[in-house]
Formats: sequence, structure tokens, C-alpha cells
Amino acid sequence: MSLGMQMKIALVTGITGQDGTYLARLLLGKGYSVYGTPRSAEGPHLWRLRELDILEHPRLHLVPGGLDDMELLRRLLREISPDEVYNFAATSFVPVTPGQLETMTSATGVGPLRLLEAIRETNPGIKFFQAGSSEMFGRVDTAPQNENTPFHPRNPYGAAKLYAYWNTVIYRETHGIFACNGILFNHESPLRDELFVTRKITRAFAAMRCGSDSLLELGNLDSRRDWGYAPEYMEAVWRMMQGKEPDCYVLASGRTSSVRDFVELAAKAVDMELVWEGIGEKEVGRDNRTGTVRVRVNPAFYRPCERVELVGDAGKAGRLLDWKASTPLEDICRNMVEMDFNRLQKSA
Ligand code: NDP
Ligand code: GDR
Repeated sequence: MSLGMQMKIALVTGITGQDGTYLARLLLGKGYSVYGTPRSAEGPHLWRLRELDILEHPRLHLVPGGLDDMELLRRLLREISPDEVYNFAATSFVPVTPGQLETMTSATGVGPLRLLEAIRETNPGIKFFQAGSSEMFGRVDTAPQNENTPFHPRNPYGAAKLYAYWNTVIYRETHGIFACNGILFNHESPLRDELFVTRKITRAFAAMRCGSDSLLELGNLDSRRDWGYAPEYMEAVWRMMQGKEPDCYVLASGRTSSVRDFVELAAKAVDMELVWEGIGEKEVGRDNRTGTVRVRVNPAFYRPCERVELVGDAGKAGRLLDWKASTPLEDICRNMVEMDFNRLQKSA
């Protein structure tokens, strides 16, 4: 950093998650002081920060706290005095059980509103980023989807994200806050939680490569997603916050693949050729060389009202942020399998 240039300060909520960790690394690399609010300052959920080797970084500060305490948020903003706030904290797994409804709504929906209000009260000059989702589009009539596509969420998670999206717009238009919405399509990486389908798959195939005879059980194999690479999406998020005007951007790869395609890529990454047999709930994936069944369908993982196809048009991010998703899905998948393989080797 050149002399005389002031070091920027960022607050990242959800810093222990996939995106929070990659964004923290990116910001530290740019000379920021980064504050994160993990729900607790110790424990196994710090593994991502450890794996990227930034947990002990002298400019990374972890201040325990959630998004449900307004007083804490006000105090944090006053004490940290950030230039930029990035909100990634959320219950991010879409199928929410009845017991999680209140927590999900509070973290994913109301949390961002609390943050915006705390910003307005303490210093409306603080910039704000909200991590919105393609799940806000839900049922669509047109493809690909862009910033002008109407929203029609199909699950409470999508509705909670939409509530946060509108509050971000409201605080921008009504209170003049530099508040940006990202509409993020799926983005994956070796830091993805194992609940999500890509990591569930790469971990299973890495284990098979280590000699495990486990069977991978999945829901709808024909479900399609627009899958990109998480670190690239964080670069776009940062660029949004450096723009002249606050705005809303779709971040997407513009291509879709099925869960079945992703399984085949993971199998290929461990030099296995899978052959599919049977249909519907009876479908299985067999290792062509040994004849062993490696994948089978389990309806317990089916989702209600699954959208047929969401695919994003990131043309605006291309034009205004000079950004595009460029890592091929095959490379993302191979990278994830290899990291899972290395982790398993290490822990053995
Ligand atoms: P992760 O699930 O990996 O991370 C979520 C983060 O939120 C974790 O740090 C978690 O903390 C925190 N969190 C969870 N519940 C709460 C709560 N009740 N109160 C406070 N913090 C909480 O998600 P990603 O990194 O993948 O996603 C980041 C954000 O982007 C999320 O808001 C997600 O909804 C959104 N998004 C993600 C997409 C993707 O494809 N990855 C696509 C579109 C949107 P802890 O470690 O304590 O559990
Ligand atoms: P998604 O991600 O719901 O798109 O949300 P997930 O990886 O959970 O599901 C993707 C697709 O795979 C199908 N699927 C399975 N999914 C899981 N988790 N487990 C399975 O066994 C399985 N079998 C098939 C699902 O039906 C679905 O179609 C992610 C999250 O990061 C959200 O926070 C974010 O908002 C959206 O992406 C965009």
C-alpha cells in the first residue's frame, strides 16, 4: 500500500462460512483490516480460516456475535468503524426444518435489516453488501435471469432473502446508504459445506479413492444448477463495493449442469467410469470396472417444487465490473475432489 493511503476496514458477517473466508482472504490481500463476527470465537467452525492460513493473520480480528442483537451491532459499528460491511451470515441450506424456521427467518431475513438500521443510526456513510440468491427468482418464465427478471421465490429461504433484498433497496433509496445487492447463483469450492450436493459428492468420491466402499445416496439426479467458483464471485462482490454507485448485480456462470453431470465429473476425477442403470428411484450408478454400485437415489433427499432451470445472465457485471465467471465446472470439481482426498489422507 502506498504511503498516505488509508488502510480500509471491513466487517464481514458469516466469516466462518465459505464466502466469508474467501472474501476475508481477498480483503487481507488488498491491505484491509478485516473484522469478522463468528457466532463463537473458537471451535471446529474455524476450519476454513485455518485451511486458508489466515486465522492468525495480524489484520484479522474475530469478534463473537450474531445478527440478532441490535445493541451489539450498534456497538460493533461504533467500535470498529468500518468502511464496508459485507453480510454473508445466513442459514444458507435451503431445506429448512420446522424447528429452524425462526432462526432462519431471523438470521437470513431480519439480520440484514438490523445491520442496515444500525448503519443508518451510527454512520450512514458505511457501505453495505447483501448476499442475495438466485432462489429469489424461484419460478421463472424467462431464461436466463437478470437484474430485471421478476422474483417469485418457492421456499421460505428465498422469501427471507427477498425481504433482505428489498430492505437493501429501501435503505439505499430512502436513506442514501451505499447498499448493494448481489444476486448470487450457486458457487462452489473446496470450502463448501458437506450439506450441499457438490461437496457431498466430491467427499464421497475422494473417500472411494481412499479405499472406502461407501455408497453415495442422492436426491434428484436431473436437477440442474448454474454452478460457479466461489473465489471468483468474491472478487465481483468486492468490485461492486468499489463502484461509483450502489447497485444490484447478478453473478452467475451462465451455464447449467445436472447433479448427474457433477457425479460423472467427480468419478472421472478419481479415474472411475460410472454406468447408470434403472430409472427414477431405482436408478443406480455402477463402477464399470468392478461392478460395485457407488451411487443410488434416496427420495429422502428430494425437494418439493424444485424449479426446472435457473440460469443467470451476468452481462451487467461483465459490462460494469469487468467480471465474468471463468473456471470450468470440471476444474472446480477436480479441485474439490483433490482437496477432499488430501484432507482424508491427512486425517488417516
Ligand atoms: P455458509 O453456510 O458456508 O456460511 C454461512 C455463514 O453464516 C457461516 O459463517 C455461519 O456461521 C453463519 N450463520 C449461519 N447461521 C447463522 C445465524 N443464525 N446467525 C449468525 N450467523 C449465522 O454459506 P456460504 O458462504 O456459501 O454463503 C454465504 C452467503 O451467501 C449466505 O448468506 C448464503 O445464503 C448466500 N448465498 C450463497 C450462495 C452459494 O452458492 N454459496 C449462493 C447465493 C447466496 P457458523 O460458522 O457459526 O455456522
Ligand atoms: P441449493 O444447493 O439448494 O441450490 O442452494 P444444494 O447443493 O443443496 O442443492 C443443489 C441441487 O442438488 C439437488 N440434490 C441434492 N442436494 C443436496 N443438498 N443433497 C443431496 O443429496 C441432493 N441430491 C440432489 C437439490 O435438489 C438441488 O436441486 C445453494 C445454497 O448455497 C443457497 O444458500 C444459495 O442461495 C443457492 O445455492 C443459490
